Amino acid sequence: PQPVYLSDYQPPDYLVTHTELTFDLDPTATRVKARLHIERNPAAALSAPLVLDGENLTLVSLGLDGTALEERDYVVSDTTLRIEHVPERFCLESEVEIDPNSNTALEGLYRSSGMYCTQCEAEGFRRITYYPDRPDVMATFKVTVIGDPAREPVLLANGNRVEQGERDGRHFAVWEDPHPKPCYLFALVAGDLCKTSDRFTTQSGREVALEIWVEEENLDKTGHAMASLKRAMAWDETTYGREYDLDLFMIVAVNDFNMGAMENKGLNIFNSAAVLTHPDTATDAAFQNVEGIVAHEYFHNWSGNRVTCRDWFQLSLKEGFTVFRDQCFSADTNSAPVKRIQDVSFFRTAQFAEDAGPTAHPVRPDHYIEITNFYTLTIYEKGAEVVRMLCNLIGWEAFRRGADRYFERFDGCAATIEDFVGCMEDASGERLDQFMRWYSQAGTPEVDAFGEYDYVHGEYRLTLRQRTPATPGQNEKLPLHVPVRLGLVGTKSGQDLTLTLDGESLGKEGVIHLRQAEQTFVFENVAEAPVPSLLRGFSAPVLLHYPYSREELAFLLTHDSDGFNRWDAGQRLSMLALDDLIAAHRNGVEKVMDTRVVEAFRTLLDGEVSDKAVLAEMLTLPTEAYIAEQQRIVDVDAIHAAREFMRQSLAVALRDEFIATYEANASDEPYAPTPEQIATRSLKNVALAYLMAIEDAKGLELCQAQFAAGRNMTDVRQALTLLVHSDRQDLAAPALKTFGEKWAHDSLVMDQWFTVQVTRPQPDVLERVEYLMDHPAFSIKNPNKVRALIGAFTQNRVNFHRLDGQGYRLLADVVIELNRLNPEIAARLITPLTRWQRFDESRQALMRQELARIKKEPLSSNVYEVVEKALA
Ligand code: HT7
Ligand code: ZN
Repeated sequence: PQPVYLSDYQPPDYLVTHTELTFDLDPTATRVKARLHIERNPAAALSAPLVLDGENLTLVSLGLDGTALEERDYVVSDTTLRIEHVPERFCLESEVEIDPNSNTALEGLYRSSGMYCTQCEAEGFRRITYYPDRPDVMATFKVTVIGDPAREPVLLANGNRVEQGERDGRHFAVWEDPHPKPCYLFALVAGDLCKTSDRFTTQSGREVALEIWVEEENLDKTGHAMASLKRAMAWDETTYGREYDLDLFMIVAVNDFNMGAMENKGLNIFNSAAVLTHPDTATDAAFQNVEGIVAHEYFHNWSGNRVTCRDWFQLSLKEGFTVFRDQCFSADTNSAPVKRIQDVSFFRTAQFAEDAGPTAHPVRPDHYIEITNFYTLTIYEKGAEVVRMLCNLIGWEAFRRGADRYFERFDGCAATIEDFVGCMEDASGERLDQFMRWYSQAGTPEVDAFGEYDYVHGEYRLTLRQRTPATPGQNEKLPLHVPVRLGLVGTKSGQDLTLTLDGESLGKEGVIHLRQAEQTFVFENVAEAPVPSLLRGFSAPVLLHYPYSREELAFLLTHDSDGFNRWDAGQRLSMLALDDLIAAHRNGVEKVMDTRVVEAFRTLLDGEVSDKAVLAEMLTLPTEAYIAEQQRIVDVDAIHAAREFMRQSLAVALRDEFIATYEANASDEPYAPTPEQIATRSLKNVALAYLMAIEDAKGLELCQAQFAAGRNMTDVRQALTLLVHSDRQDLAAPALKTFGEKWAHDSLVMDQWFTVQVTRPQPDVLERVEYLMDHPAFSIKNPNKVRALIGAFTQNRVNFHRLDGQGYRLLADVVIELNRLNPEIAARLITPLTRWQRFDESRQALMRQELARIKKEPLSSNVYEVVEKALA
């Protein structure tokens, strides 16, 4: 497979102004008729041939302006249909046959639990009909769907339904979408579905019908998604002044879906895991996830659909901006500091790892082989961090003006990242040339900071030095514009000191702009020695090094006025102690717990932090994955042993406090996914986890009682997890059995049942994975099952990285099978193997051996691209 380069971008030679499609549905032989109203792009050469994309299509007929074309008039290849000579304006009529049943890749038109559904982003539409499958070709669509009234009583497509009826024992519906859109936003759904309905009145007084379509047994699981949708619609009006633009907004839940959801115009299609919730079946985390994804897809209606991307290199234009929008929405709707803590904690673990691995790429890549491999943490999450920096740099008012300008100027257009940043420049008057490097330069910038206090002159000198390590294909890096939000916390007063820089007062907190490789900032009139609180709120996506002492970190943990940095100080303090424990484990000497960490936790448990959700985060130790990110060569076993030792030491030392915390937060209120209840449950469950770390008698009693009470899935799943991950298999086995039998009918709950079992740290898990792969509830064709069982297993570090290499072998076997069935999922699943450079020599060899074994297969372009980079 050949790469595509951003520098080769050319505008399309032909534009489609209007698209008419007729689908005659059949499980194995669906007929798709297309009437494409096409015009030559004025910029194109008169002699330009018409080249349409098409894959896995059987061409039945082709005509131009009512005249059938002969085979000599066109050339069909595996991926294109080419007509050498066409008029300036014409209607192309085609009919193709496709086979939805055999579509296991889940791109294009496929079947899921008996229904028909589509996934066209990024390049799935070419598996439906011959078309210029690129986002800068935007057309209005009229779609007729013909189906069997018994098998698919519901026929949906984008826009408004304008007609329906019956003919020859079949029935049909006609849908019209008046908004020009690229074909990746096309959607069709047909099946035996039921709906929940509601309404929303926009700020200008328009009535919008809202519908969530699901299988009948899931009707009671749509309430939270509907409420989230209405909150998101209201938020986009008040925050960005954007209202919805059709009379109908539909969401459909499907069981087989490669990602979380898809923002098709007026007809969002969701992975059922990203939309269905019920207190008995979904955890608090799932409720919050659903709220965030519903909002994300809804926000795309403006940032993505009304204004789309010129080409797929600009993917972060819509995804980074929309993630930023959904993060702000969730922060406004829930606990803002906790949202930031969770997002950053995930980002620093997973995106930093991506940046440090062989598939590292910029927020705007300059080439790719397979675009679906680029729906990454860098494009989404780092893209969102870049937009957040931009917003913080120019201030919310200017940012909002810039967003208005962007939505107005590019409405109905396919835009670029320069267009977006240009609007922000116009709105703020700031030059953002250097800032643009964030889009083109891959890798995580590292910032080294050093501070010294000059008692004599009352000055604090802060030196910042930045460097970005080389990434594949990008050795030279230029300095970035890094906004560092900071405070200086007085060691005597415990308060933020006033910041004066170059004679100008910044108040108690300020932002300094690191633009050069090294810069020194001299703060004047600093009355007492401070501890710097740097990069508050994670003001830039960088790795910050500052040689904090443990005393300074303990001080910031209790005195920093920035909630995020208080949490971060706790994480840094735990990390220093964990480093000692890891070293002790490696050297075979006795592990000794740092009492400063114990005392810091005691202070927290004594009521230092009033926000329970923040407190729960502060009591949570860095994950094994995060700790691993801090090591050049990862010692899987030492990390696990050190973290377990720390959890157990804290549990022993603070047993009574954890019991008191548990009891103070146990509640029998009816379940609601409110921020207050979620905070209370998470604090209670963190306390329970510590008690179970030492299998304390009281802890075991509470855990069993929590499982048996079965109040809600958050509590039940936590209790089940803690039992299964303990050494008390006598208690775990019956609990697993009860749970498995009770929920055998609920696919999403069974996914949780799989995950709980394969994330157990004890050494017998690989065999359990193999056993569960034969379980009737598992199917390798269903991406949720693969993620719940295999994906979760690869996150079980001690088991996946078994020294005999069997964990790697199992993953490679699954990847090889999925490479044929669903290349997109296969390519994502390989990720842990691609990180081989970070492990010891024997593991490296075993991981590379499995990559090499995969490479010998006839590979899809998705898997090929990843394996090639991993072995380069
Ligand atoms: N924009 C959507 C992307 C998406 C996708 C991409 C490739 C393959 C399958 C897919 N399903 C959804 C999701 C989003 O960011 O909103
Ligand atoms: Zn998105």
